[in-house]
Amino acid sequence: MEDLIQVAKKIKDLEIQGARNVAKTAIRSMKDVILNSSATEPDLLLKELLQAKDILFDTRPTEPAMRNSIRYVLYETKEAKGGIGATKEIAVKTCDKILKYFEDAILKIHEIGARKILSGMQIMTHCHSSTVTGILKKANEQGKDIHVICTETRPRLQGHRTAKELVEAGIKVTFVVDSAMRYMMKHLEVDLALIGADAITSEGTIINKIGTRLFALAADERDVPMYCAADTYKFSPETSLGFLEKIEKRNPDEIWKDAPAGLYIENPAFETVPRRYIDGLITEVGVFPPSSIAHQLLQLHPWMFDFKD
Ligand code: RUB
Repeated sequence: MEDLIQVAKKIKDLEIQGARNVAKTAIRSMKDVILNSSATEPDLLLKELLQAKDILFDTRPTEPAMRNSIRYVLYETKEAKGGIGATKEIAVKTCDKILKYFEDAILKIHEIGARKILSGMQIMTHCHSSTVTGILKKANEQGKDIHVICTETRPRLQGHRTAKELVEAGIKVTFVVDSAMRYMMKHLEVDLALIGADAITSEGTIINKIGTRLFALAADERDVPMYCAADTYKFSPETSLGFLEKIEKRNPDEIWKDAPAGLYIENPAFETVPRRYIDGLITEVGVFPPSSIAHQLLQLHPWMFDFKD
């Protein structure tokens, strides 16, 4: 459990970032807990996993991909029949299945998403999403001549990562401060707005890095089609019961370290984009209107709706 606590700290301190990356790291850690467990009965193993769940859930509030993955491991472990050996085997297999799911899903999303990109397009993105950069790199590999405009993404500057990754892949990139997003959308005649997501609610609202709503408004003003690329593990099942997905608030120091005493600084990390601004969700099972996502998932991942925590 000591290693998992260290990993949880890295997730909390943003040494490990991005929804997919956070979820995969959490599951690798759960797998280590299972492999190293000295539990002699399934119930004791389950107790350890519940403890691991609490530690990991506490790291980042707006990360359903991590929550769903952990819940799936717990769900399958609870359902396992047999003694501790068989239960451990099921638990490890479930971790491997989830990790493989993420790998397969991302490849499908890259393939599907790249079809939306035509040669000559100017595509604008915000923050860093491995799902989005993968689509852009795939389109580039297919020989499409694209120009990407990406934002700095204050305060943690994830846009640097996007720009660096794409430039290294040989893609033409223009980098702007966040407040230039509307200006660029208009003056460069952007063809496509493409973002990732941390969460998707049952109503098809997207939750992504702060600034994404402004990005959506700017795209809407210019009639630029806006797509969100995200795997289905990012669905927040709690929202189907009326709960609100939490918006992570981060340390004010990220914005202004030596701010004058008495100044109140607000630092929300994410914000919502309602479905009316999103033309389509690019997922591993296809491109869908955001409003249909809950229905799709009832068929695809029924276990997601069976949570009790
Ligand atoms: C990252 C962020 C990304 C999504 C999607 O925020 O908002 O757009 O997580 O990423 P942070 P991916 O840096 O605060 O974690 O497509 O890689 O899952």
